[in-house]
Amino acid sequence: MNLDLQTIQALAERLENCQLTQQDTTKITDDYPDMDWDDAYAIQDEIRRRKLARGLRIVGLKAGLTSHAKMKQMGVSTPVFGFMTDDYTVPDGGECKVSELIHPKVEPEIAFVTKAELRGPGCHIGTVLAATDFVLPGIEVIDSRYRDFKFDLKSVVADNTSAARFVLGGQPMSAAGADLRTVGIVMEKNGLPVAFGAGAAVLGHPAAAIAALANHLGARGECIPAGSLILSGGITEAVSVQAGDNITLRVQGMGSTSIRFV
Ligand code: 0L1
Ligand code: MG
Repeated sequence: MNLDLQTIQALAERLENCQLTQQDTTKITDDYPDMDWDDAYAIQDEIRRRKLARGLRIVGLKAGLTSHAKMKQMGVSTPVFGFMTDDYTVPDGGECKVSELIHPKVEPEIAFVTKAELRGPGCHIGTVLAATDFVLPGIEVIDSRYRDFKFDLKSVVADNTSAARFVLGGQPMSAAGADLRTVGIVMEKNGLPVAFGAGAAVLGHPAAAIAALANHLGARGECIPAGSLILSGGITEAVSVQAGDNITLRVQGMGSTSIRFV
């Protein structure tokens, strides 16, 4: 690590304050170019500690930047991992207040819910599918705290991978009941299809994103506990939204989920 504890705490406070006051900021590597990966995840951990200290609960984990479309959109080449707290949850068909966010975008994702612990290293698609209770449609609302979504990977990891809100819905399906590589998705904005794709866009198979998360946590001595919700990453590029927009995600064989921006 290259940053001291005081700097990590100050950067976590800066990023979380941006989230809480809907202010954007420049990327933190502009100020700390020598920051390394451990520093970046330490800042994310400090944001989590601050939220837990205020009484929030962790309700999910996420993999991000797992599709070529997303990597190309953001000009990066490696997946990243983050968490969601209970205040990020939007009920199916519910409202998301744009005034609480900076510049939200939505991503069509496949969400996994596990029934057994996943612990890396060595996790692969097989171990993930064996440990999965069910999969279901999920829309992630991302809201980078960085100006114009301009960041590098370390800055975005520190910013908890732009996590902001999420909605789940539709018809949960056994992971064995579908070929998650060929499962098709359509995301509609105000009734018009705006993004299409198939599960294979996510690292060849969405379960590979969950395995990558388990292996990432394993390297840190952590695991994905049984009963976890995990968003496997956007299948397409993220789509910008504003107040008045209705977003619906339809996933083949799993029904649909939706969210309204007000
Ligand atoms: O969930 C994601 O793929 C987002 C990761 C962070 C990058 C971004 O803000 O687009
Ligand atoms: Mg995402």
